[in-house]
Amino acid sequence: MFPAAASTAAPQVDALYVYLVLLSVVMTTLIFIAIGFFAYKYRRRSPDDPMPRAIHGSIPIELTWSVIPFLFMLVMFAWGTKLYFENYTPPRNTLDIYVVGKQWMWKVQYPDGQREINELHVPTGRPVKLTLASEDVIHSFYIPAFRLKHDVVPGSYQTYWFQATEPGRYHLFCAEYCGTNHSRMIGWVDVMDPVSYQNWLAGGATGATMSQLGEKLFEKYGCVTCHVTNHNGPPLNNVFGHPVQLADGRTVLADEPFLRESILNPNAKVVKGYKPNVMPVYQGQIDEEGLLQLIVYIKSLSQTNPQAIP
Ligand code: HEC
Ligand SMILES: [Cu+2]
Repeated sequence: MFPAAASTAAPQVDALYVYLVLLSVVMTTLIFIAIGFFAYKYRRRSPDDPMPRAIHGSIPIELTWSVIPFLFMLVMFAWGTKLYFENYTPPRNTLDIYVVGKQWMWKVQYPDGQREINELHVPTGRPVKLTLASEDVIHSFYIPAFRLKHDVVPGSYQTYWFQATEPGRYHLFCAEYCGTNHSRMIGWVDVMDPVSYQNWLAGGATGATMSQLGEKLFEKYGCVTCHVTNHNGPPLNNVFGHPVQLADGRTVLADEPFLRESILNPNAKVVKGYKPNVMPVYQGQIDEEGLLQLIVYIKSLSQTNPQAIP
């Protein structure tokens, strides 16, 4: 009845699901039994039966049948909320993997420089944080064995974390209709034990890490001129993961979405002490993969590199 369960969240999601199904079955059965019972008991036996006397309700009975089911239903809410927050709050020390959805493929980048299309390699026993971006339309990143499904919305980052438990090969889907070849936007997740994973990583290295690729882009797009050479822009060391004071008096956390916006649309949040309209608008010039590389590079300039919680 259920797909394979290969992540720490899977049994928890399944348990909640079983609760939903059982509760629905129990409630539906009770309601139908009551309908049948009363229809039979109070049926009209002959055409000259007198019409029954009208009654005006009973507060205790009505409270009982409202409050008790309400409490059982409320469990769904509380339980679902708990799981939701657990699944959206990554622990520290995650292994970060970057995924870009694009008509019609999933492009995966690893910090060490490996890149894949429609394949995701992860180790068991270690929390993995995915940062998901879309190059074009809304996709949905779906790994049934992890009970993970998340919309990937263009113009923003979505994050999600999981910890794989069972080595194996599992399906990866796009679960949001995204155009002609949507049904081919599928792939595989390879869950490996930690040793095989290290071997796989060592075998697939391309030479340049994501942060080195990001550093190249940092030079190519002239970022280095203002942010390092002539100090027209703020230094980017120790920006990631720290609070940033803005010119309008607000303070925001420099997480991945903030860096993304600072590059694409610098005037949206201007850093205190600097002028707007100095930094060029890079919207439309750097693709999602390049942006992620730049961000990984800027992250690497932060010594502490604390987890940014979206
Ligand atoms: C012409 C100079 C200039 C160039 C080129 C430039 N920047 Fe900036 N950058 C600025 C200035 C000025 C600010 C501060 C004002 C603001 O927030 O818009 C800034 C702000 C930022 C911030 C926010 C920093 C913080 O402390 O929160 C980031 C991140 C950033 N730039 C990244 C980049 C990247 C990446 C590039 C290259 C793709 C780049 N910049 C190119 C001038 C520049
Ligand atoms: Cu898609």
